[in-house]
Amino acid sequence: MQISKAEFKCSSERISQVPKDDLRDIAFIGRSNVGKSSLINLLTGRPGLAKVSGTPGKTRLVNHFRINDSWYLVDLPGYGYARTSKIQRGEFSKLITDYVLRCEKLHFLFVLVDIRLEPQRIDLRFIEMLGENGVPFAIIFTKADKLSKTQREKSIERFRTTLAEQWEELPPMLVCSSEKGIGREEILDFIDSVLKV
Ligand SMILES: Nc1nc2c(ncn2[C@@H]2O[C@H](COP(=O)(O)OP(=O)(O)OP(=O)(O)O)[C@@H](O)[C@H]2O)c(=O)[nH]1
Ligand SMILES: [Mg+2]
Repeated sequence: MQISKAEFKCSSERISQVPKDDLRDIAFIGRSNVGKSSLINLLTGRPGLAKVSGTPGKTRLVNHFRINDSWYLVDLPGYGYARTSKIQRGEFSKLITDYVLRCEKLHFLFVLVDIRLEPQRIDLRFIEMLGENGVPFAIIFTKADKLSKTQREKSIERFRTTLAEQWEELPPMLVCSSEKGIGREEILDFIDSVLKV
């Protein structure tokens, strides 16, 4: 898949505000700072399109980017950011659960996981919620540039083993580095295939 056109469409603070057209959403979620916005910039080839920051909690709204006038890439706020609010700490905000569980535009979700970390409870809880609700998703391991090839494989295997304790069927797993441009084609091809469904 080639991305020939990528443009910011809108930011929504409630799912009632998402675009009313019938283009489908391919969305990106994961812990704050995992690299969601960076990956969207890598995929679109537009470095400044989604706002990136070293400070977690940068993306607060649901951001729609219209791709090739035919589908949306969606940048979601991160979860697990301790300073968001006391009540929401460790849980998922209403905006995230409303979007992921109730927004009809959502066609496929990528859950981003930092490849350096051992499986985090909050990611496992999020994945559990997706599984229980039948949301179609795949996992993308981010920041692959931070590990050697052997360390990457070990880390992915550890995640796979953890998921296999609970699930019979494992989601597809991809790897990326927005820093080094790793994984771009593979992820775009994957998106191409899910849009054909
Ligand atoms: N080394 C490395 N750093 C990365 C990579 N992707 C993102 N980063 C860095 O990680 C930090 C967070 O990146 P963002 O893309 O803003 O992360 P996010 O998941 O959108 O964060 P929130 O919007 O706060 O939830 C930034 O400092 C990025 O430069 C990567 O592939 N490799
Ligand atoms: Mg972001």
